[in-house]
Amino acid sequence: MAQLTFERKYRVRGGTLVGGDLFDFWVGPFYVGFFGVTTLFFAALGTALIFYGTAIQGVWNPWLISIDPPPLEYGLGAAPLREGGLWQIITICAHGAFISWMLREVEICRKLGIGYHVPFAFSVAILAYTSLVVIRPVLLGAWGHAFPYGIWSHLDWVNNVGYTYGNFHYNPAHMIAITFFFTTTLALALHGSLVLSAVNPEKGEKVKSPDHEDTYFRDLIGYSIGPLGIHRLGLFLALNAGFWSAVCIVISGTVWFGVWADWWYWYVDLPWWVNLEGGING
Ligand code: UQ2
Repeated sequence: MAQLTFERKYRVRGGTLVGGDLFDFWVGPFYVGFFGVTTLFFAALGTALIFYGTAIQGVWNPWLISIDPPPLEYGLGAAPLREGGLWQIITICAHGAFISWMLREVEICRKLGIGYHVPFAFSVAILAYTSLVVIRPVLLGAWGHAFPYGIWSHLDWVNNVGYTYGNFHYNPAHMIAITFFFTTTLALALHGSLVLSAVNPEKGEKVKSPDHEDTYFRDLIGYSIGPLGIHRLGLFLALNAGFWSAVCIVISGTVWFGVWADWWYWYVDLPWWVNLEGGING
């Protein structure tokens, strides 16, 4: 079906989560909806507050702009605007915008009668952000444990928090997250290149079918995961990358306090060799 015909058929009212017909319309190509309005509201307010904080500090170099969370002394309380209060309101705005965007995705899914896979995937990205700026700071007892909103300053934060636990690359959940990130790029490179090889033929040649794609990998490695399976695998890999990223930072300072390299002593301390004569433990 041509896109224009399709849009006329499916751009109909209904499927909203709240408010009935309120804001149930399109502006140009964009669906608005109640959550489109709330997304715009939170995004605009949050951005304005970042500019307000920047104006107060007077540092306009984009690389150096930074809205910092409150000092640790404020614990989990509300801080004055200039001492982390702005960061707190901006964090609320960010959650308001992200969650609104996800719910707008849900409404579009409902209108189309498709699954909720996209908003579910986005919820995992939101979770990764929330674990950094809410879950872990709350578990540690201070908003000051969250990261600052700045290009350079958030890199400093990652650096400092990383070294707080020795070398963060020894964090097992960090290892799993990195493995998922890398495998995601492998899968997308395989998938993107395979699809292009089949559907972007030389001039005069015919577009090839999914059977060609299956056969390619069967010839190459004796196995094809299939045109649907590769997307299930891709979603699985990408969501796990975000999920284990959240896990690796939330367990740092909450269930593991020392350097991450020491975590691996569980292996050295396994009962069947922990007391071996001349072993690493003497
Ligand atoms: C595939 C398939 C696709 C694909 C790809 C494969 C026809 C268009 C890329 C091959 C993928 C395999 C064998 C899984 C690789 C496993 C990991 C963990 C990267 O079979 O079906 O559809 O795009």
